[in-house]
Amino acid sequence: APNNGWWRSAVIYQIYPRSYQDSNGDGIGDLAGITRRLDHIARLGADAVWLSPIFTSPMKDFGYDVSDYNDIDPMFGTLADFRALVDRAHALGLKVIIDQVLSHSSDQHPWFKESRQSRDNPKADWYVWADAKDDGNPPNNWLSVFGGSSWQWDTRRRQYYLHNFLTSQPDLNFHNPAVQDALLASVQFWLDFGVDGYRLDAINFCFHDAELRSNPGAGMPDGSNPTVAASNPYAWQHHVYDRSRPDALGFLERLRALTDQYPDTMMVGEIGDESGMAMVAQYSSPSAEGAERLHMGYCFDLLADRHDAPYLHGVIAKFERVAAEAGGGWACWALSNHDCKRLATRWGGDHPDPALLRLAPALQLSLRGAVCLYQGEELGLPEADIAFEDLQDPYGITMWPEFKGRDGCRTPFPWDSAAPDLGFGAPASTTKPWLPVAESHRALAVDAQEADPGALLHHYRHLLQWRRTQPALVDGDLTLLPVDAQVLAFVRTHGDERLLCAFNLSTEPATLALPAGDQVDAQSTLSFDPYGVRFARLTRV
Ligand code: TEU
Ligand code: CA
Repeated sequence: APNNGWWRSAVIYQIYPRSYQDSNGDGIGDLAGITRRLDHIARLGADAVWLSPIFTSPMKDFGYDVSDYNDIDPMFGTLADFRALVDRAHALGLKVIIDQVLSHSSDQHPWFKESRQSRDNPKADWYVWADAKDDGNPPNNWLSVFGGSSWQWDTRRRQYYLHNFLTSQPDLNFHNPAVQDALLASVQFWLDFGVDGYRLDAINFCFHDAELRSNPGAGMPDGSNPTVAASNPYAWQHHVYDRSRPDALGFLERLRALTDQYPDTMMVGEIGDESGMAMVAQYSSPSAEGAERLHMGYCFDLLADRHDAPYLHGVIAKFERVAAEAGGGWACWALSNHDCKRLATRWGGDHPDPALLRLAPALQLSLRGAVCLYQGEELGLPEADIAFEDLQDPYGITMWPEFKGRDGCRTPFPWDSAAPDLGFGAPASTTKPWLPVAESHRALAVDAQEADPGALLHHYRHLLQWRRTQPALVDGDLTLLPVDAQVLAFVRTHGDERLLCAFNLSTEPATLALPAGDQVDAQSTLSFDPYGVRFARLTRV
């Protein structure tokens, strides 16, 4: 089936469904609420929405623990509600991307309930089971991303099962072809339903080493590598055997072959690996035999705290290099998501400079690749402060107070600065929202920014609209200028057009020397205010 490549320069707006808009006053966002608010996203100028998981789930990890892959959780609505959402999105010209959590299921999924019954039932091998070692310990040293061993003892089977995340998220055994078939069937269910693609959650976690070899230590606790933070035991080992196994590529090829039967669909994989972008490039490049895999990989590198010019230069340079080496990788760039501290706070601290908040999307939207915006980025929302009593994220509850978890970026979306609940439960709900609304978001609510032509929301709208008119940004090659302590600069080239994109990431004025033989408005240098941005056509001297 044809694919027009819409995704290559797409702006994908990520919605965290629990927190966007509650339509029935139960304190939890839902599909009908999202449908009502799609106009906001269309007006922003996005190409697609990505919905974090909406499937049946006990919500131990808020939907990233699926107990029925082919149905909508009643908390969010029904299949009919989702139909209405997809139809409304399509009418507005928005694609709909769902979140497929294939690597693991919920422990309440019927497959796992059956699997744990005995060692010889039909689904006995659908999850990753292993005997204890002679001393009763787990079979190897693998660690869960959310803390502790990634093996959980099951008293009925008297065996351990693997979980890369929560104990309630058992890892599906992708070495079993029947498991792959069952997951592909559910992917097909949604393609038939009419979604335009999907984000693949933690897709590099789907395979594990079948021999269950222990990971080599990276440092702590044997003291050999003091650069490894003692507070992050997950970093005590190199995750070579518990994830990112080469077998994943074959599954991605199967997935792509299925997806390609549906016109203009797209899959973007979340790949959290120590090797970072090299894996992103590999997963989104064809095999030596020409078999396609993902359309693009989701890059973690702009989710870091660092945002100085040399760091960003290094990220872009590395992606261009690894993609060239892999022969075709494609990136999706995000500055925040539902797992990480909100952009305004991460880059800007407690009092973000408004110029920096304008620079961030300008930079992101001029990169080569697709872009994900997380709900609230367009408003410049700061991270919310959550008291321990209000925490919902199990990861935050376990790690408190060293790491406060992911609730601070998941609070209800601020629509209405005058409403007590910021319009989240409109018409005003009597139920407390599942996470408290952030008072620091009140003055930044959508209605307040709509009324202020100088507000960040208008800057985002303008940028998204302007980018569509710039073939160099949509389609051009990218060439970096040399590393500079203050200014990140690159040239996007399309035909004869060369568009310079330059960003002063420092708090001081800066000057940029243009490449020899190039000029902008008869000048060979450009001056920048702190956090200044310049887009300019280069001409030959
Ligand atoms: O996240 C995967 C995840 O946790 C990675 O960011 C991980 O921290 C990294 O690969 C470690 O190097 C996804 C979802 O986005 C998250 O919300 C879920 O909790 C998680 O999967 C489990 O489904
Ligand atoms: Ca609701």
